[in-house]
Amino acid sequence: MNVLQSKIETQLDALRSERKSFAKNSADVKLGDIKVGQVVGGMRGLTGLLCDTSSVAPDEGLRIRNKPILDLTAGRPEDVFYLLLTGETPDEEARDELLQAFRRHSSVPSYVWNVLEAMPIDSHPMVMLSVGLMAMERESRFRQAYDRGASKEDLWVPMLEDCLLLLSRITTLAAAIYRMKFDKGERIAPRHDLDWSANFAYMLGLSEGDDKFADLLRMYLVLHSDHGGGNVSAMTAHTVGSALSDVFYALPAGLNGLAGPLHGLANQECLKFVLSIRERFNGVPETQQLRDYIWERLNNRQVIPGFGHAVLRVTDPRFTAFHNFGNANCADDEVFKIVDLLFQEVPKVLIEHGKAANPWPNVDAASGSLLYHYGMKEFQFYTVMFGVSRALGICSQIVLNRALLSPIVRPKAVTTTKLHEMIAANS
Ligand code: HAX
Repeated sequence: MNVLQSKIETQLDALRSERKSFAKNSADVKLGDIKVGQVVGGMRGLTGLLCDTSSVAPDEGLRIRNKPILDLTAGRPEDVFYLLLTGETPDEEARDELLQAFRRHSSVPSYVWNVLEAMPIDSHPMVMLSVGLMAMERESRFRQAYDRGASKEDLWVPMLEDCLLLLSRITTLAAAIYRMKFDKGERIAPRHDLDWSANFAYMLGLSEGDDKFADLLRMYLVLHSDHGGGNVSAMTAHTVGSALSDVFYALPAGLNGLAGPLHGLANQECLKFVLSIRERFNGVPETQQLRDYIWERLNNRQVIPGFGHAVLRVTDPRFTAFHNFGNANCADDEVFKIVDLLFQEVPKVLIEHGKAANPWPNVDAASGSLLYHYGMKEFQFYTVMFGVSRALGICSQIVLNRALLSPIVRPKAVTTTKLHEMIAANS
Protein backbone atom coordinates (compact mmCIF):
# COMPACT_ATOMS: atom_id res chain seq x y z
CA MET A 1 0.00 0.00 0.00
CA ASN A 2 2.65 2.47 -1.00
CA VAL A 3 0.52 5.36 -2.14
CA LEU A 4 -2.07 5.29 0.64
CA GLN A 5 0.50 4.62 3.36
CA SER A 6 2.81 7.40 2.15
CA LYS A 7 -0.09 9.83 1.91
CA ILE A 8 -1.03 9.14 5.55
CA GLU A 9 2.67 9.40 6.52
CA THR A 10 3.00 12.84 4.96
CA GLN A 11 0.08 14.09 7.08
CA LEU A 12 1.13 12.43 10.30
CA ASP A 13 3.60 14.88 11.86
CA ALA A 14 1.24 17.82 11.59
CA LEU A 15 -1.71 15.84 12.92
CA ARG A 16 0.26 14.42 15.85
CA SER A 17 1.58 17.87 16.77
CA GLU A 18 -1.96 19.23 16.66
CA ARG A 19 -3.14 16.52 19.09
CA LYS A 20 -0.17 17.18 21.39
CA SER A 21 -0.88 20.88 21.31
CA PHE A 22 -4.53 20.32 22.33
CA ALA A 23 -3.34 18.29 25.31
CA LYS A 24 -0.61 20.78 26.21
CA ASN A 25 -2.08 24.19 25.47
CA SER A 26 -5.85 23.84 25.54
CA ALA A 27 -6.46 21.00 27.98
CA ASP A 28 -8.43 23.18 30.42
CA VAL A 29 -10.57 25.03 27.86
CA LYS A 30 -14.23 24.25 28.65
CA LEU A 31 -16.45 22.96 25.84
CA GLY A 32 -19.72 23.00 27.82
CA ASP A 33 -21.43 21.87 31.00
CA ILE A 34 -22.56 18.33 31.65
CA LYS A 35 -26.24 18.14 32.52
CA VAL A 36 -27.99 15.43 34.51
CA GLY A 37 -30.30 14.87 31.53
CA GLN A 38 -27.28 13.88 29.48
CA VAL A 39 -25.98 11.48 32.12
CA VAL A 40 -29.31 9.65 32.27
CA GLY A 41 -30.06 10.23 28.56
CA GLY A 42 -27.43 8.23 26.73
CA MET A 43 -24.85 11.09 26.76
CA ARG A 44 -26.89 12.81 24.02
CA GLY A 45 -25.28 16.05 22.84
CA LEU A 46 -22.22 15.58 25.02
CA THR A 47 -19.04 16.43 23.15
CA GLY A 48 -16.52 13.79 24.15
CA LEU A 49 -15.02 12.31 20.99
CA LEU A 50 -12.88 13.39 18.06
CA CYS A 51 -13.71 12.03 14.61
CA ASP A 52 -12.38 13.53 11.39
CA THR A 53 -13.53 10.95 8.85
CA SER A 54 -17.07 12.33 8.64
CA SER A 55 -19.60 14.55 10.36
CA VAL A 56 -23.37 14.77 10.56
CA ALA A 57 -24.99 18.21 10.71
CA PRO A 58 -28.64 18.18 11.89
CA ASP A 59 -29.72 20.49 9.05
CA GLU A 60 -27.79 18.77 6.28
CA GLY A 61 -26.76 15.21 7.04
CA LEU A 62 -23.61 13.30 6.32
CA ARG A 63 -20.42 14.83 4.98
CA ILE A 64 -17.42 12.63 4.40
CA ARG A 65 -14.30 14.70 4.94
CA ASN A 66 -16.47 17.74 4.42
CA LYS A 67 -17.85 16.53 1.11
CA PRO A 68 -21.67 16.20 1.07
CA ILE A 69 -22.53 12.52 0.70
CA LEU A 70 -24.69 13.23 -2.35
CA ASP A 71 -21.53 14.36 -4.19
CA LEU A 72 -19.96 10.92 -3.67
CA THR A 73 -22.72 8.58 -4.77
CA ALA A 74 -21.34 8.03 -8.28
CA GLY A 75 -17.93 6.88 -7.00
CA ARG A 76 -16.52 3.60 -5.76
CA PRO A 77 -16.38 2.61 -2.08
CA GLU A 78 -12.65 1.93 -2.52
CA ASP A 79 -12.18 5.64 -3.33
CA VAL A 80 -14.29 6.61 -0.34
CA PHE A 81 -11.97 4.54 1.87
CA TYR A 82 -9.04 6.64 0.62
CA LEU A 83 -11.02 9.81 1.20
CA LEU A 84 -12.01 8.74 4.72
CA LEU A 85 -8.38 8.04 5.60
CA THR A 86 -6.66 10.98 3.95
CA GLY A 87 -9.25 13.67 3.26
CA GLU A 88 -8.27 13.55 -0.41
CA THR A 89 -9.62 12.00 -3.58
CA PRO A 90 -7.27 9.30 -4.90
CA ASP A 91 -5.41 9.86 -8.16
CA GLU A 92 -5.25 7.13 -10.83
CA GLU A 93 -2.24 5.41 -9.26
CA ALA A 94 -3.85 5.34 -5.83
CA ARG A 95 -7.17 4.14 -7.29
CA ASP A 96 -5.45 1.26 -9.07
CA GLU A 97 -3.53 0.31 -5.98
CA LEU A 98 -6.70 0.29 -3.89
CA LEU A 99 -8.60 -1.74 -6.44
CA GLN A 100 -5.84 -4.36 -6.23
CA ALA A 101 -5.65 -4.18 -2.44
CA PHE A 102 -9.39 -4.80 -2.10
CA ARG A 103 -9.02 -7.85 -4.36
CA ARG A 104 -5.73 -9.25 -3.04
CA HIS A 105 -6.97 -11.21 -0.02
CA SER A 106 -10.51 -11.84 -1.18
CA SER A 107 -10.26 -15.62 -0.70
CA VAL A 108 -11.35 -16.60 2.80
CA PRO A 109 -9.34 -19.46 4.39
CA SER A 110 -11.04 -22.79 5.03
CA TYR A 111 -10.76 -22.61 8.84
CA VAL A 112 -13.24 -19.70 8.74
CA TRP A 113 -15.72 -21.72 6.68
CA ASN A 114 -15.31 -24.61 9.16
CA VAL A 115 -16.28 -22.30 12.02
CA LEU A 116 -19.36 -21.00 10.16
CA GLU A 117 -20.44 -24.44 9.05
CA ALA A 118 -20.39 -25.59 12.68
CA MET A 119 -22.92 -22.91 13.69
CA PRO A 120 -26.63 -23.70 14.09
CA ILE A 121 -28.54 -22.70 10.96
CA ASP A 122 -30.87 -20.43 12.92
CA SER A 123 -27.92 -18.19 13.91
CA HIS A 124 -28.55 -14.60 12.81
CA PRO A 125 -26.39 -13.62 9.81
CA MET A 126 -24.96 -10.74 11.87
CA VAL A 127 -23.72 -13.29 14.42
CA MET A 128 -22.17 -15.30 11.58
CA LEU A 129 -20.46 -12.18 10.25
CA SER A 130 -19.02 -11.25 13.65
CA VAL A 131 -17.89 -14.80 14.39
CA GLY A 132 -16.30 -15.17 10.93
CA LEU A 133 -14.35 -11.93 11.39
CA MET A 134 -13.26 -12.78 14.91
CA ALA A 135 -12.06 -16.20 13.78
CA MET A 136 -9.51 -14.40 11.57
CA GLU A 137 -7.95 -12.61 14.55
CA ARG A 138 -5.13 -15.18 14.62
CA GLU A 139 -3.83 -13.56 11.42
CA SER A 140 -3.61 -10.04 12.84
CA ARG A 141 -0.37 -8.29 11.85
CA PHE A 142 -1.15 -5.60 14.43
CA ARG A 143 -1.20 -8.09 17.28
CA GLN A 144 1.97 -9.78 15.98
CA ALA A 145 3.71 -6.39 15.81
CA TYR A 146 2.56 -5.50 19.32
CA ASP A 147 3.78 -8.86 20.65
CA ARG A 148 7.16 -8.25 18.98
CA GLY A 149 7.39 -4.99 20.89
CA ALA A 150 6.89 -2.60 17.96
CA SER A 151 6.81 1.05 18.96
CA LYS A 152 3.31 2.47 19.36
CA GLU A 153 4.19 5.20 16.82
CA ASP A 154 4.46 2.47 14.16
CA LEU A 155 1.47 0.29 15.05
CA TRP A 156 -0.88 2.05 12.65
CA VAL A 157 0.95 0.45 9.70
CA PRO A 158 0.08 -3.17 10.60
CA MET A 159 -3.37 -1.86 11.57
CA LEU A 160 -3.79 -0.57 8.01
CA GLU A 161 -2.60 -3.94 6.65
CA ASP A 162 -5.13 -5.74 8.88
CA CYS A 163 -7.91 -3.44 7.70
CA LEU A 164 -7.10 -4.05 4.04
CA LEU A 165 -7.03 -7.80 4.58
CA LEU A 166 -10.32 -7.63 6.45
CA LEU A 167 -12.00 -5.39 3.87
CA SER A 168 -10.93 -7.54 0.97
CA ARG A 169 -12.35 -10.62 2.72
CA ILE A 170 -15.52 -9.20 4.25
CA THR A 171 -17.52 -9.24 1.00
CA THR A 172 -16.55 -12.88 0.32
CA LEU A 173 -17.51 -13.76 3.89
CA ALA A 174 -20.82 -11.88 3.79
CA ALA A 175 -21.81 -13.30 0.40
CA ALA A 176 -21.07 -16.83 1.60
CA ILE A 177 -23.15 -16.25 4.75
CA TYR A 178 -26.03 -15.16 2.51
CA ARG A 179 -25.79 -18.31 0.40
CA MET A 180 -25.26 -20.61 3.37
CA LYS A 181 -27.96 -19.17 5.61
CA PHE A 182 -30.63 -18.85 2.93
CA ASP A 183 -29.92 -22.09 1.12
CA LYS A 184 -28.76 -20.51 -2.15
CA GLY A 185 -26.34 -23.26 -3.11
CA GLU A 186 -22.54 -23.43 -3.16
CA ARG A 187 -20.34 -20.48 -2.21
CA ILE A 188 -19.27 -18.43 -5.22
CA ALA A 189 -15.53 -17.77 -5.41
CA PRO A 190 -14.36 -14.16 -5.86
CA ARG A 191 -13.37 -12.88 -9.30
CA HIS A 192 -10.26 -10.81 -9.85
CA ASP A 193 -11.55 -8.69 -12.73
CA LEU A 194 -14.28 -6.91 -10.78
CA ASP A 195 -14.28 -4.01 -8.34
CA TRP A 196 -15.25 -4.54 -4.69
CA SER A 197 -18.97 -3.87 -5.17
CA ALA A 198 -19.42 -5.76 -8.45
CA ASN A 199 -17.57 -8.73 -6.99
CA PHE A 200 -19.82 -8.65 -3.94
CA ALA A 201 -22.93 -8.56 -6.15
CA TYR A 202 -21.50 -11.46 -8.16
CA MET A 203 -20.64 -13.60 -5.10
CA LEU A 204 -24.12 -13.07 -3.67
CA GLY A 205 -25.36 -14.76 -6.82
CA LEU A 206 -27.70 -11.90 -7.69
CA SER A 207 -25.73 -10.41 -10.56
CA GLU A 208 -23.47 -11.23 -13.45
CA GLY A 209 -21.04 -8.70 -12.02
CA ASP A 210 -21.79 -5.60 -14.02
CA ASP A 211 -25.40 -4.51 -14.00
CA LYS A 212 -27.86 -2.33 -12.11
CA PHE A 213 -27.66 -4.44 -8.94
CA ALA A 214 -23.89 -3.92 -8.90
CA ASP A 215 -24.53 -0.18 -9.35
CA LEU A 216 -26.97 -0.24 -6.45
CA LEU A 217 -24.42 -2.04 -4.26
CA ARG A 218 -21.71 0.45 -5.25
CA MET A 219 -23.93 3.29 -4.07
CA TYR A 220 -25.17 1.35 -1.03
CA LEU A 221 -21.60 0.66 0.13
CA VAL A 222 -20.71 4.35 -0.26
CA LEU A 223 -23.83 5.66 1.49
CA HIS A 224 -23.49 3.54 4.64
CA SER A 225 -19.72 3.79 4.94
CA ASP A 226 -19.48 6.21 7.87
CA HIS A 227 -21.70 8.41 10.03
CA GLY A 228 -19.46 10.32 12.43
CA GLY A 229 -17.91 8.97 15.61
CA GLY A 230 -20.71 9.08 18.19
CA ASN A 231 -23.09 6.39 16.90
CA VAL A 232 -23.20 3.05 18.73
CA SER A 233 -21.11 1.03 16.28
CA ALA A 234 -18.38 3.63 15.69
CA MET A 235 -18.07 4.53 19.34
CA THR A 236 -17.99 0.87 20.45
CA ALA A 237 -15.34 -0.08 17.90
CA HIS A 238 -13.31 2.97 18.92
CA THR A 239 -13.54 2.07 22.61
CA VAL A 240 -12.44 -1.53 21.99
CA GLY A 241 -9.64 -0.39 19.66
CA SER A 242 -8.46 2.13 22.25
CA ALA A 243 -7.44 -0.80 24.46
CA LEU A 244 -5.09 -1.74 21.57
CA SER A 245 -7.32 -4.66 20.65
CA ASP A 246 -6.84 -5.28 16.94
CA VAL A 247 -9.48 -4.67 14.29
CA PHE A 248 -10.64 -8.30 14.32
CA TYR A 249 -11.88 -7.62 17.86
CA ALA A 250 -12.88 -4.00 17.41
CA LEU A 251 -14.93 -4.17 14.22
CA PRO A 252 -17.13 -7.12 15.33
CA ALA A 253 -17.73 -5.28 18.62
CA GLY A 254 -19.06 -2.32 16.63
CA LEU A 255 -21.06 -4.59 14.32
CA ASN A 256 -22.69 -6.23 17.34
CA GLY A 257 -24.02 -2.77 18.21
CA LEU A 258 -25.11 -2.24 14.62
CA ALA A 259 -27.21 -5.40 15.02
CA GLY A 260 -29.53 -3.62 17.48
CA PRO A 261 -33.04 -2.59 16.33
CA LEU A 262 -32.49 1.09 17.22
CA HIS A 263 -29.37 1.15 15.03
CA GLY A 264 -28.58 -0.94 11.94
CA LEU A 265 -31.24 -3.61 12.39
CA ALA A 266 -33.79 -0.85 11.71
CA ASN A 267 -33.46 -1.42 7.95
CA GLN A 268 -34.73 -4.98 8.39
CA GLU A 269 -37.62 -3.62 10.48
CA CYS A 270 -38.40 -0.98 7.83
CA LEU A 271 -38.86 -3.44 5.04
CA LYS A 272 -40.91 -5.72 7.28
CA PHE A 273 -43.15 -2.72 7.91
CA VAL A 274 -43.50 -1.91 4.19
CA LEU A 275 -44.31 -5.54 3.37
CA SER A 276 -46.89 -5.65 6.16
CA ILE A 277 -48.63 -2.67 4.53
CA ARG A 278 -48.65 -4.45 1.18
CA GLU A 279 -50.12 -7.55 2.77
CA ARG A 280 -52.74 -5.68 4.77
CA PHE A 281 -54.01 -3.68 1.78
CA ASN A 282 -53.33 -6.35 -0.78
CA GLY A 283 -51.05 -3.99 -2.72
CA VAL A 284 -50.43 -0.24 -2.59
CA PRO A 285 -52.98 1.43 -0.27
CA GLU A 286 -54.95 4.58 -1.02
CA THR A 287 -53.51 7.69 0.61
CA GLN A 288 -56.26 7.91 3.24
CA GLN A 289 -55.96 4.21 4.07
CA LEU A 290 -52.25 4.70 4.68
CA ARG A 291 -52.79 7.77 6.85
CA ASP A 292 -55.35 5.88 8.96
CA TYR A 293 -52.93 2.99 9.34
CA ILE A 294 -50.11 5.32 10.45
CA TRP A 295 -52.41 6.91 13.02
CA GLU A 296 -53.48 3.47 14.25
CA ARG A 297 -49.84 2.57 14.86
CA LEU A 298 -49.07 5.85 16.59
CA ASN A 299 -52.15 5.49 18.81
CA ASN A 300 -50.89 2.02 19.74
CA ARG A 301 -47.57 3.69 20.73
CA GLN A 302 -45.70 1.97 17.89
CA VAL A 303 -42.99 3.87 16.01
CA ILE A 304 -43.04 4.36 12.26
CA PRO A 305 -39.90 2.58 11.05
CA GLY A 306 -37.68 4.55 8.70
CA PHE A 307 -38.66 7.95 10.08
CA GLY A 308 -36.97 10.08 12.73
CA HIS A 309 -33.34 10.40 13.71
CA ALA A 310 -31.35 11.09 16.84
CA VAL A 311 -29.32 13.85 15.15
CA LEU A 312 -30.83 14.76 11.77
CA ARG A 313 -33.62 17.30 11.44
CA VAL A 314 -34.07 17.06 7.65
CA THR A 315 -34.63 14.27 5.14
CA ASP A 316 -31.54 12.09 5.29
CA PRO A 317 -29.61 12.75 2.05
CA ARG A 318 -28.87 9.01 1.91
CA PHE A 319 -32.62 8.44 1.69
CA THR A 320 -32.72 10.97 -1.15
CA ALA A 321 -30.01 9.04 -3.03
CA PHE A 322 -31.91 5.74 -2.70
CA HIS A 323 -35.21 7.40 -3.54
CA ASN A 324 -33.72 8.90 -6.71
CA PHE A 325 -32.25 5.51 -7.66
CA GLY A 326 -35.63 3.85 -7.15
CA ASN A 327 -37.45 6.50 -9.18
CA ALA A 328 -34.97 6.01 -12.01
CA ASN A 329 -34.87 2.21 -11.97
CA CYS A 330 -37.95 0.66 -10.38
CA ALA A 331 -40.65 3.31 -10.04
CA ASP A 332 -43.35 0.74 -10.91
CA ASP A 333 -42.31 -1.75 -8.25
CA GLU A 334 -45.16 -2.18 -5.73
CA VAL A 335 -42.87 -2.20 -2.70
CA PHE A 336 -41.04 0.91 -3.89
CA LYS A 337 -44.39 2.62 -4.53
CA ILE A 338 -45.35 2.06 -0.89
CA VAL A 339 -42.00 3.55 0.21
CA ASP A 340 -42.74 6.55 -1.98
CA LEU A 341 -46.25 6.97 -0.55
CA LEU A 342 -44.89 6.70 3.01
CA PHE A 343 -42.38 9.42 2.16
CA GLN A 344 -45.22 11.68 1.05
CA GLU A 345 -47.57 11.00 3.98
CA VAL A 346 -45.67 9.99 7.14
CA PRO A 347 -43.91 13.35 7.75
CA LYS A 348 -47.27 15.16 7.62
CA VAL A 349 -48.78 12.71 10.13
CA LEU A 350 -45.75 12.82 12.43
CA ILE A 351 -45.87 16.62 12.44
CA GLU A 352 -49.58 16.51 13.40
CA HIS A 353 -48.77 13.89 16.05
CA GLY A 354 -46.21 16.30 17.44
CA LYS A 355 -43.80 13.97 19.23
CA ALA A 356 -40.95 13.05 16.90
CA ALA A 357 -38.25 15.72 16.85
CA ASN A 358 -37.58 14.76 13.24
CA PRO A 359 -40.53 13.64 11.09
CA TRP A 360 -38.41 13.03 7.97
CA PRO A 361 -37.23 9.72 6.49
CA ASN A 362 -33.86 8.25 7.45
CA VAL A 363 -31.56 6.06 5.36
CA ASP A 364 -33.40 2.87 6.27
CA ALA A 365 -36.74 3.97 4.80
CA ALA A 366 -35.81 3.11 1.21
CA SER A 367 -32.69 0.93 1.09
CA GLY A 368 -34.50 -2.37 1.80
CA SER A 369 -37.10 -1.87 -0.91
CA LEU A 370 -34.33 -1.62 -3.52
CA LEU A 371 -32.47 -4.71 -2.31
CA TYR A 372 -35.83 -6.48 -2.36
CA HIS A 373 -36.51 -5.37 -5.91
CA TYR A 374 -33.22 -6.88 -7.12
CA GLY A 375 -33.98 -10.24 -5.52
CA MET A 376 -32.49 -9.99 -2.05
CA LYS A 377 -35.71 -10.81 -0.23
CA GLU A 378 -34.18 -12.13 3.00
CA PHE A 379 -34.29 -9.01 5.12
CA GLN A 380 -32.46 -10.63 8.02
CA PHE A 381 -29.45 -10.08 5.80
CA TYR A 382 -29.87 -6.33 5.37
CA THR A 383 -27.89 -5.39 8.47
CA VAL A 384 -25.00 -7.48 7.12
CA MET A 385 -25.07 -5.32 3.98
CA PHE A 386 -24.97 -2.26 6.23
CA GLY A 387 -22.13 -3.79 8.26
CA VAL A 388 -19.99 -4.54 5.19
CA SER A 389 -20.25 -0.90 4.21
CA ARG A 390 -19.76 0.49 7.73
CA ALA A 391 -16.55 -1.55 7.98
CA LEU A 392 -15.01 1.09 5.68
CA GLY A 393 -15.64 3.90 8.15
CA ILE A 394 -14.81 1.93 11.27
CA CYS A 395 -11.55 0.65 9.75
CA SER A 396 -10.59 4.20 8.71
CA GLN A 397 -11.31 5.51 12.18
CA ILE A 398 -9.30 2.78 13.89
CA VAL A 399 -6.27 3.30 11.60
CA LEU A 400 -6.33 7.05 12.25
CA ASN A 401 -6.78 6.56 15.97
CA ARG A 402 -3.69 4.35 16.11
CA ALA A 403 -1.78 6.75 13.85
CA LEU A 404 -2.68 9.67 16.13
CA LEU A 405 -1.92 7.65 19.26
CA SER A 406 -5.41 8.11 20.71
CA PRO A 407 -5.47 7.10 24.38
CA ILE A 408 -7.63 4.44 25.98
CA VAL A 409 -11.27 5.55 26.45
CA ARG A 410 -12.14 5.87 30.13
CA PRO A 411 -15.09 8.13 31.00
CA LYS A 412 -16.16 8.40 34.61
CA ALA A 413 -19.29 6.68 35.88
CA VAL A 414 -21.03 7.63 39.13
CA THR A 415 -23.44 5.69 41.32
CA THR A 416 -27.08 6.80 41.61
CA THR A 417 -26.38 7.79 45.23
CA LYS A 418 -23.51 9.96 44.07
CA LEU A 419 -25.74 11.51 41.39
CA HIS A 420 -28.31 12.43 44.10
CA GLU A 421 -25.52 14.05 46.10
CA MET A 422 -24.25 15.97 43.10
CA ILE A 423 -27.77 17.19 42.24
CA ALA A 424 -28.31 18.34 45.85
CA ALA A 425 -24.96 20.13 45.91
CA ASN A 426 -25.69 21.94 42.64
CA SER A 427 -29.33 22.93 43.12
N1 HAX B 1 -42.50 7.12 14.86
C1 HAX B 1 -43.21 7.39 15.98
N2 HAX B 1 -42.73 8.07 17.04
C2 HAX B 1 -41.47 8.52 16.91
C3 HAX B 1 -40.70 8.32 15.78
C4 HAX B 1 -41.25 7.57 14.73
N3 HAX B 1 -40.57 7.27 13.62
N4 HAX B 1 -39.48 8.88 15.97
C5 HAX B 1 -39.52 9.41 17.20
N5 HAX B 1 -40.72 9.19 17.77
C6 HAX B 1 -41.13 9.53 19.14
C7 HAX B 1 -40.19 8.81 20.11
O1 HAX B 1 -40.60 7.44 20.29
C8 HAX B 1 -40.33 9.64 21.33
O2 HAX B 1 -41.54 9.30 21.97
P1 HAX B 1 -41.64 9.23 23.58
O3 HAX B 1 -41.38 10.64 24.03
O4 HAX B 1 -43.01 8.74 23.83
O5 HAX B 1 -40.57 8.28 24.04
C9 HAX B 1 -40.47 11.05 20.75
O6 HAX B 1 -40.92 10.87 19.40
C10 HAX B 1 -39.19 11.84 20.74
O7 HAX B 1 -38.16 11.06 20.13
P2 HAX B 1 -37.02 11.76 19.25
O8 HAX B 1 -36.21 12.64 20.16
O9 HAX B 1 -37.60 12.36 18.05
O10 HAX B 1 -36.18 10.51 18.74
P3 HAX B 1 -34.94 9.78 19.42
O11 HAX B 1 -33.73 10.59 19.17
O12 HAX B 1 -35.26 9.41 20.84
O13 HAX B 1 -34.88 8.43 18.60
C11 HAX B 1 -34.98 7.10 16.62
C12 HAX B 1 -34.44 8.40 17.27
C13 HAX B 1 -34.35 6.93 15.26
C14 HAX B 1 -34.61 5.89 17.50
C15 HAX B 1 -36.51 7.24 16.50
O14 HAX B 1 -36.84 8.32 15.65
C16 HAX B 1 -37.17 5.97 16.00
O15 HAX B 1 -37.46 5.07 16.81
N6 HAX B 1 -37.44 5.85 14.67
C17 HAX B 1 -38.01 4.68 14.08
C18 HAX B 1 -36.96 3.57 13.97
C19 HAX B 1 -35.93 3.91 12.89
O16 HAX B 1 -36.26 4.31 11.80
N7 HAX B 1 -34.63 3.72 13.23
C20 HAX B 1 -33.55 3.95 12.26
C21 HAX B 1 -32.68 5.11 12.63
C22 HAX B 1 -31.59 5.34 11.60
C23 HAX B 1 -30.31 4.70 12.04
O17 HAX B 1 -29.63 5.14 12.97
N8 HAX B 1 -29.91 3.64 11.42
O18 HAX B 1 -28.76 3.00 11.78
